[in-house]
Formats: sequence, structure tokens, C-alpha cells
Amino acid sequence: MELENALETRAKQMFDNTLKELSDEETYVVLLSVVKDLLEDKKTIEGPRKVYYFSAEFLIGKLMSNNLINLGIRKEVKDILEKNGHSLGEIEEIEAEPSLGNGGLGRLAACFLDSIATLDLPGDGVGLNYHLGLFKQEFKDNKQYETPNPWIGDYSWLIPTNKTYTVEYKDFCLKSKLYDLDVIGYKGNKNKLHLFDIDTVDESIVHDGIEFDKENILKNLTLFLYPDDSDEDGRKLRIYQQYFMVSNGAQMIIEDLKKKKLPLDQMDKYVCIQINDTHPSMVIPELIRLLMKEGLTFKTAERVVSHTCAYTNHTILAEALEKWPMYYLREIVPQLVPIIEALDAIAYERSDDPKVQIIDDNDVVHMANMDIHFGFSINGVAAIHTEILKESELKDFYELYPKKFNNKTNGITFRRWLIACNEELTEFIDSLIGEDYKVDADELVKLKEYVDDVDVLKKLLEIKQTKKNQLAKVLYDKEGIKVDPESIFDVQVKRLHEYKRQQMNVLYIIYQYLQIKAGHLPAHPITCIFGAKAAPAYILAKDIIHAILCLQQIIDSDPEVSPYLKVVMVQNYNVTYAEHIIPAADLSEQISLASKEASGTSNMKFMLNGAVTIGTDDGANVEIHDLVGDKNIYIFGIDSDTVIEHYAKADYDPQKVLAADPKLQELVDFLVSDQMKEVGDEVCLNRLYQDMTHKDWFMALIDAKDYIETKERAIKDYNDRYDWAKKMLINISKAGYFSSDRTIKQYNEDIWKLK
Ligand code: 26V
Repeated sequence: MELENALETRAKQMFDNTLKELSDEETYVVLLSVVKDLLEDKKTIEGPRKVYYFSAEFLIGKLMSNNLINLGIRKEVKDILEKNGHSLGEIEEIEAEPSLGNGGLGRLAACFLDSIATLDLPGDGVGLNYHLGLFKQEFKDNKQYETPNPWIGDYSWLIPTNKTYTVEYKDFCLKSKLYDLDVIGYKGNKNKLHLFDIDTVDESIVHDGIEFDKENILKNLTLFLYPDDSDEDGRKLRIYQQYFMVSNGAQMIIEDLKKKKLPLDQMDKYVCIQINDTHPSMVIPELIRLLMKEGLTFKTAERVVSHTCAYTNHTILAEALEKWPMYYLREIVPQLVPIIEALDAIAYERSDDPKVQIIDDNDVVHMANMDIHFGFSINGVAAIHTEILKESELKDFYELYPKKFNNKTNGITFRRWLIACNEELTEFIDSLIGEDYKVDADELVKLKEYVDDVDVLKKLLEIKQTKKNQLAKVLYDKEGIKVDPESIFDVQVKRLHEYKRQQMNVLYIIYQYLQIKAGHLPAHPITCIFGAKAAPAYILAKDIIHAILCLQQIIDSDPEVSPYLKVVMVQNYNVTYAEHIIPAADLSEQISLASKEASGTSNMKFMLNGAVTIGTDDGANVEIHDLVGDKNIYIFGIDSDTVIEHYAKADYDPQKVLAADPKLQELVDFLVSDQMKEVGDEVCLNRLYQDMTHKDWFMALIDAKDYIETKERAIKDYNDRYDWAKKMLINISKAGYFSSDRTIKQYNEDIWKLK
């Protein structure tokens, strides 16, 4: 009643109308305003020590449904709105999605904030308020185009604050403005996500898609996430952004300690900074610099900062580990240069091995190396990933600092990836095992009791069908594409990268297409669903998108094939899309080249929603495999040791693989067939063909045969519906381990030690 009154009163105040008479847009605004007030009233989590999660990305997604769930009022709000002629689902859709992340790394940061608050731990996020986020993706002529993705309207969850700091660059200073977002724990108290910004950003400088003047820092600093760094100005802008983020965050932390009259030379007692990948690494020299300005000696500042900062590594791809030429830093943040040089000298005293140097012989700063020398903890994000770091990628560091290394297998918040996105499954699980699993995810194992219960299995299949029907409608509404909801929904959604091997899935589609054309129908009709953005300057990734879209067109216009095979690549895959797609998936494609996917997190989301994984023994797939057993996952491909050996010996040659397998050659040749060229761009298709047949750096061809055979087996198995439902149930029952509540408990016990 109270809530209904609050909504009615606000409707009157804001729109001089009753809830019933409001448009959906107005209803959203009223609801937003009331919920923001409820959040404001919540207690801020406090404690003797606080973690600050520094991250260039927070892929928070739309916030309404999550906030309602965590406030414990979603059902009530839904009923009130329904009574007044509104659908909560439709109102939630109105919110613009902030795209403040690229993929897994940014989404992980958002899941972590949810879990930190849910566990009642004091912990805030520190990041940037990108006005246009990551680009919005559109397809035209079977190609990706990028456009801006504005998300901050007149009404948003952002809370403007009075906090402002001065950030110094070589040639000018910027005054920051801080916006906060409340992060509410599940039925609990709140923390904050701090997003720094400047007042002078000017969205009107963007033209021709996402082009803008990269040198005009005053106008562009917080325009986009990860501006195109294929040119020097883009790379420099990234340094401007990163320094802005860390300097503001560091100043805020010091200000807070001073306000509380806590001794700065014991900062590590009160504060822990988690450095999410290398983007915030400059926080180390910046904190030292600021503490020295506060009167600490370099030695004390270096010691206290080394005990405050912890680093998470999210990739072993060398090209993704940031290295900044010293002359960039001299040009942009010269005040950090003497500090980085002093840190490099200390590191050199500890080891003169060039592989662990901070500044290399070409005067380039290796950010990860600085984190490892001057952070007290280094963690990987899945068991196999951490082992690879210790045994090969960071071996020399591991020998130097064995105690600093630890593993924290990633996790996902069940509040968003089950409760919010799959109400039907949530209600069913509640009815079987109660609701305790929502705060203690391991409780899901209780579902195993039902593995032979035909009624339960039947209901599970029914729920999956419901989610598939819902997705079919979304695909029709958003893309104008009709899919058969009775077909197998085979899904690969993730950033487009060669190591993730969407191109291998392309080869499977070609295989299936040619089979059907030859009169061999698949065991069950298949819909291959893709979602992926390619970095604007990543040519080959764009070529792969092009190949997928060309296949989509060819198959669509072939009535002989389309009843059995369908390809759908959705435009602008984002968190909201994921919330529709993941609950509807039958098969979860996790087919990275073994050793290259640090963890993956969509694999966990699919599993929790009852999809069965087809994948390599890579990242967290290894742990999923261990938990569900061989019968409930489809594993294929060479293992990580073999991959690492191939790289070490430099002996992988795609030509050899093709020479030994003429059928595979036929599939690859299709990429440059007349049929493809008729609908596609010859230059793109030839480039992809050349790369695949002469380079294939991520070894798609070596695993292609095994992948196709394994997938065929999965598709056959799908037809034994009860046996498949058992696989689904086992996957759900074992997903508890992948709750980010577990991950955060481990971060807290081993690294942060907050309570
Ligand atoms: C970044 C870049 C930057 C430009 C060159 C190509 C490239 C390739 C990969 C990356 C990834 C950077 C770090 C990252 O996003 N890692 C992801 O982190 C997730 C959360 O831990 C994890 O689940 C994914 O496996 C991992 O790829």
C-alpha cells in the first residue's frame, strides 16, 4: 500500500496524473524516482577496511529489475503496475542500457559489485562515466557499422555529487565531476559505484559513425569507452582516460582517510585497491606521488602502496597486456615518470632478469610488470588460467614472488542471471528446493535428487520451450527474423576474436549447409545464434562477421535448407540481449583455443539456465567439465599443453592440416565460392580465406573435424528429450560453484580481508 501510494503521489507531482493514465515512459520515470529514493534511504555498508574495485569497465546493464529484486519489491511493483494497466517487463525495456564495458571483464566487475554488497562487505567501484559507452553495432550490406550509443537522458540512475578533484596533465589541468550509482545488495545494504567525468565533454564532435577529434581532450575525455587505439592519438587518449580515472580515485581515497583522521602511512590497514586488468595500473605511481605530496617519504609511500594494491590478470594474450612507450607518459603525465623509474630501479635490484623489467630496453613501460612487483596479490580468473600464468606466461615472476600468486575462479550474480532473466526457472527451482539457494548457491545441488523424476524433467523442458518462444518473439520484433522455436538453439555470444573461434562455428554451418544440399538432413533442425561486436579496427574480426552474415543470407534464401538450418546474428549484442538469449539456449558454444580464454563467464550463465556446453578444455570450462562429468558436457579439441607446445615449436601449419583433410579444404573453399561472393565482399572473403589457410594463428583448423563430429553427436543426443533434460538438470544443480558470491568470499578471505 505504502509503495502504491508513493507511486501515485509521485505520478501526481511529476505529471499531474494518476498511475493508470501515465504513458509507459512516464511510468518508468515515476518508478525510477521512487526507487532512487528507496535506495537513498538504505544504509551504507561500513567497516574497518574497504575495497575499491578500480576498473575501466563496469558493464552494469539496465538497473531497474536488478534494483527491484535486491530491494525485495519486484513482485509488489509488478502487481501494482499490472493493476494500473502497465507491464513491468515493458517498462523495464524503456531504460537505456549503459554500455560501459566490452564484455566479460566489465560484466564481471558489475557482478562483483552486486556480490560485494550482498555479502555486506564495504566496497565501491571506481570508473569513468563514458557518455556514449562502447559503440552501437548495426549491420548493413552484411557488414558491421558503428554508431554512438548515448544512454544518459534527462532521467537516469546517476546521482550527481559535489565531489570534484583537479587532475594534472603536462599541459593543462582538468576539474572532475563525480557521479555515483547506488549498488544495493540482495535484501541488504548499499555501496557505491563512482563514475568520474568532466563538464566539458561535447557529444556534438562525433561525426560519421564514431569519428571524433582524438586530440581535443577537453571535449572527448569521457565520450567513448576504449576509443580506437589503432592510431597514436587513440592510444594517447586512453592514457588520458586511465590517468583521469586513477588520479580521481586515489584523491578520493586519500581525502576520505584524512576526513576520518586515519594515518596515511598505514593506508593498507584501511584500504585495499583491486586493479582490474592493467587499465588502472597507473594508480600505483599516482598514489605514491600523492602520498609524497602529503609528506610521506618515497620509501614509506612505496611500502604502503605495495600493501594496498592487488592485481587481477584477465588474459594471457600478449597483445592485450598494456605497454606504454615512456615518451607518451612524458608527454601526458610527466609527474609519474620519475616514480615509475624509481620503481623500475627497485625491481631491478630484486632481479636483473630482463623478462621482469618494468621499463624495457626500448623505453616501454610494462604495466602488468609494475602491478606484479608492487602489488601484494596477483590472481588469475580460473584454475587453468592461473596455472598457465604460473607455469609459463608469468613463470619468472612466479619464481620471484610465489606467495603473491593465487586463483579466483570467476563467478556470476544469480540475481541477474537467473532470478531476473528467468522468472519461470526461478519459480520452479523455488518450488522444488525452497529459496535458500538465492543466498547460498551451493544449495542448488539439491536439484540432483530429481534427476530421475519424469515430471520435473518434463517441466524443465517446458520452461526451456517457453524461453525459446519468448526469444523467437524478441528476434522477430528486433531483427525481423523468424526462427523455429522447435529447432535447437545453438548459441555463441561473446566479443568477436579469432581466439574465441567464431570462424570454427562458421565452418560447421558450411558443413551442415553442404550436407543438407547433398540430401543429408541434420538429426534435428538447428538455429545458430550469434551475438558479437568486433573492435572497429580489428579487420579480421569484421571479416568473420561478414562471413556469418553472408551465410545467414544464403541460407535464408534457400528454401531447401532453411527449414533445417538457420543463422541469426543479432545486432548490437549487449547485456539486455544476453538476458533474452541465454535462458533460451540449448547448446552453449565455448570453443576458444585451449589456453587462450582466461575464464569465460557466459559459459556459467548458460549452465545455470540449463544449456549444455560444447567446448574445449579451456578457462572455466575445465571446472564445469569437472563438476558435471563427461556425460553432461561436450568437450573436444587439443588441450592447452599441446597448444602451448605448438606455439613454442612454431610448428603449426594450416596447409598441413588441409592437405590431410580434403573434406575440410572443401568447407574452407566455400568461403570464397561464387555463392558467397554473390552476397558478399570479395576483398573481405579473400582476406579471411587467406588468413585461415596460411596463418590460422588460433588454430581453428586443427580442431575443426573434432568440433563438427562432437556437435553432430550433441544434436543427435538432443532428440532423446529426457536424457537431454537430465543433462540440463545436472548442469543447473552444479552451477552453484559459479556464483560470484563464492568468488567474492574468496577474494575477501585471501586478499581483501575486510571483515
Ligand atoms: C583485450 C584485447 C585488447 C586489444 C588486442 C586484443 C585483445 C584481446 C583480448 C583482450 C582481453 C582483455 C582482458 C579481458 O577482457 N579478459 C576477459 O576477462 C574475463 C573476466 O575475467 C574472462 O572471463 C575472459 O575469459 C577474458 O578474456
